[in-house]
Amino acid sequence: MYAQLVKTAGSGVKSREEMSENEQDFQNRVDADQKIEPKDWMPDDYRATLIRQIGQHAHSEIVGQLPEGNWITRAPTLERKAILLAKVQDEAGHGLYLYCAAETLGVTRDELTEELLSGRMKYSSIFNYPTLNWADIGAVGWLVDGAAIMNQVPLQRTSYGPYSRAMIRICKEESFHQRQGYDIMMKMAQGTDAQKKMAQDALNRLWYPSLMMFGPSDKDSVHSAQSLAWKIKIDTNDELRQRFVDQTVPQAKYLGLTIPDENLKWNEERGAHDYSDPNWSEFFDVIKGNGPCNTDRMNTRIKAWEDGAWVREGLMAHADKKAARKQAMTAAE
Ligand code: BYC
Repeated sequence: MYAQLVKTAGSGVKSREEMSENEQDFQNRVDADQKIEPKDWMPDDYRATLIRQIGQHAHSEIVGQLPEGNWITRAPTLERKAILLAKVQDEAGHGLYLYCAAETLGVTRDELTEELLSGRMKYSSIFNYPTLNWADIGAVGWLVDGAAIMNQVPLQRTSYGPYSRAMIRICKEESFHQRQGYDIMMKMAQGTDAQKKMAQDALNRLWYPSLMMFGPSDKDSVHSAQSLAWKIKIDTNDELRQRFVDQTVPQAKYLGLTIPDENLKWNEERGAHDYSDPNWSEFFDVIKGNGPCNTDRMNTRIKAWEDGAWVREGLMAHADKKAARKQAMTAAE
């Protein structure tokens, strides 16, 4: 179902005159900031774009547990371990709210999982980079969750009700995630020379992959125009990336760390920082499946899905038995 829907997504934005009556009514509702709910009429492409975006977002939360989960057993203190454990569990919860939001559009969680595991559906490029040392866990919280919040706060106002409501809940938790990451960075940056070096090294490696999280530059973004018109997206990729850079520069300065970009400077005229783009050919290569950890991440998810088959079968058998018993009782009444 997903593959069929996606074929039509990404087409040009229709003018008012090109829209059917239903489409015009729908656009009027979106323009008036009314939420679209699951049983409301919606264009097929709107549904398809949401399934793609919410599905990919859900997969990102689930795959996103792996780079951090990698460090739970090696967290430096019991307190750090407990915090990281809670954060990683939160990410699983975010994935579940988002799969539920996607299900309201007529796709099942199993279908979405199959799309992910077969490589037909994406997840965020950032999770294809490794977490090599403890400072990376700080940098992930600071930069990756920081980028996620920048993207997700506006999505609380997205036009699709269930997605918007999931975002409100997720954003509350993301703020705690970002702060725990910044707290780790602070400890490392104020620590020994070796710890400070680790913090700088983590920033050096994760800076550009974090900028990539916002998607390709606006000129190469295939979906933005239509998604903005439908308020599935509220800001463009470049607008959010700029906001993230402007927010992060003073935070890095406070830590005494250097953002690895020689072109980074305040532009008085624009009232924003000039900065270097990430390497876009690396980005497209990573989303094609050729990043440093793509194979590893997918193999881990495939194994988890296969290992969990007996639980799913058991739950289904239990649900069938319960339904049969209820039916028999109703028939006997
Ligand atoms: N990675 O037309 P565009 C988290 C794809 S989870 C991979 O601009 P769109 C966290 C894009 O899908 C954070 N692929 O697309 C979790 C499209 O390909 P398809 C996840 C990317 O959708 C655990 C093509 O490139 N957040 O924070 O308008 C621990 C063209 O792009 C990426 C969300 O998912 C990428 N970075 O805009 C810690 C937020 N960027 O689908 C943290 C919701 C682009 O045609 N999603 N592509 O094959 C969005 O806001 C939008 O989907 C994006 C992309 C801004 C990401």
